[in-house]
Amino acid sequence: MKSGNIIMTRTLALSLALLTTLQAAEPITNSIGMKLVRIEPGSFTMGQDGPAADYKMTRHPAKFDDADWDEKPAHRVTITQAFHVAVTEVTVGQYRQYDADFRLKTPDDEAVNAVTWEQAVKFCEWLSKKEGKTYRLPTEAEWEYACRAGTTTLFHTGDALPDGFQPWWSDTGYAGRYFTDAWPQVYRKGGKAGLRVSQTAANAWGLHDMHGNVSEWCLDWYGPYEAAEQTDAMGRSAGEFRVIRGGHHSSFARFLRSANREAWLPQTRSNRVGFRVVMGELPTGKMVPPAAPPLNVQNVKQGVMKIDAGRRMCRCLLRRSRL
Ligand SMILES: [Ca+2]
Repeated sequence: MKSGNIIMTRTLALSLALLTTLQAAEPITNSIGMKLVRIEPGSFTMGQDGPAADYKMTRHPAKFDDADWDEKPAHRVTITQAFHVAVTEVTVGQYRQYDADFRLKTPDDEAVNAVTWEQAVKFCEWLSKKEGKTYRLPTEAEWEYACRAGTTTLFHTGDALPDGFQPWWSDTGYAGRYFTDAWPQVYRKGGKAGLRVSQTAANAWGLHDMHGNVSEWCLDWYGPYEAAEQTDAMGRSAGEFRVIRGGHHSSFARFLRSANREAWLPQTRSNRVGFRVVMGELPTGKMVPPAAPPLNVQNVKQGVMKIDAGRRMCRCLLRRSRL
């Protein structure tokens, strides 16, 4: 083959590879009617370095988009194996094929919620056995990679969410404490509660609700990030909390940012947390040992403290720093 042809062939191959990372793959549909798209391997910057968040939000609402401490340091992560991810959160209709009595009055197309991390894992195990394939929760790194879909902005929609993107129907009065004058346009105030999937546009890779609707359980134990570049990051090897990602309805838009992290006890049930599944073998990366606990939870023991006021005794945690 002439050198010109080789260059053209390579250019074509490169263009096709680039195209697959910029455009959504055609979804496949599995045995329970769940659509999944293939996510190609690649590298991305995980996390967000700054600026620091100011939690006096009543006085600084413009700072809602700032980074949290646990999103730092932003670090390079490479995903080496392709995987399929569901285009929506697991729906009630899909979950009912596993648990026939689950929420019989809830519409099929609402996102499953108020299931524990263990229940989400059990669903994946059931689906794996049913199809003879590996279904599981996404790693936190896979989740953020898929959410960003090649973007480096605060959201996959840019540095802001479109107007009316975020419904706020729960605890509306709570938000009123912060938005005393006018609600920012990103919110849809009040309205009918509902968790129908795909009410907002998909990201560039065809995934809906990566920002909002329900937060999504990830595979990882929660822990601080490491600064070094990582391959197939798997999070910490132990912990108390499991990562949830993407933020949920009825909360500030800053918690929906691509980099934002939350973590709850795995036994938690909340209408704010659901999950989406990945089809593909577990990544081969190594988990990182748990980080040393922060000072405020070191050397903690339980005891009884006498409170003089009213001569009441109360049980509480006595915290004693090593320093
Ligand atoms: Ca979501």
